[in-house]
Amino acid sequence: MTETPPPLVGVIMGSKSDWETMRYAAAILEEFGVPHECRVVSAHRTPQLMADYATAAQSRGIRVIIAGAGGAAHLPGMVASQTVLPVLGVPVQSKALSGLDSLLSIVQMPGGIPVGTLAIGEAGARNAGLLAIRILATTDDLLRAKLEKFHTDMTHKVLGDTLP
Ligand code: RP5
Repeated sequence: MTETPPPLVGVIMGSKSDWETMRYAAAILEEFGVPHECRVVSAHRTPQLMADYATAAQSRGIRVIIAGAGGAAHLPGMVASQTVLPVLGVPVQSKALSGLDSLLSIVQMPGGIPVGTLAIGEAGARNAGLLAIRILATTDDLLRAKLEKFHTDMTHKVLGDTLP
């Protein structure tokens, strides 16, 4: 029986409704074979769970946290305030304000508590996954080689694109 390796990346989100966006972060981690976990952890609805998750993450072996939230998107910043792990924030596209509210909530952190803020929506989630992989690849040669191949393949694909 093969054991599941412990997660290196924690993908958390404020609501189940964020999964439609955050699944793109999980998908790229899956593609690169990076052990990860995905959980709903809400800054507002489950504040104690958020504090417990953030404070225990490092000792559980997590190396990077990706946090997605929409609207009053406090999750990434509040998590970053309770751990020294790198936290990547993904602004989820909100219904009322198209995600500009999420973006500003996540990006405007006070000096001292950094959150690496990505783009709104799917591209941000995908790039958060890739940025987590880049962070892990600084100490993992195999992962770095996979990233280099990913880039070469992408370049070749674009060079081979033809217009209708
Ligand atoms: C935030 O509120 C979540 O991150 C989500 O983007 C937003 C709306 O949540 P639901 O009302 O869909 O659960 O906390």
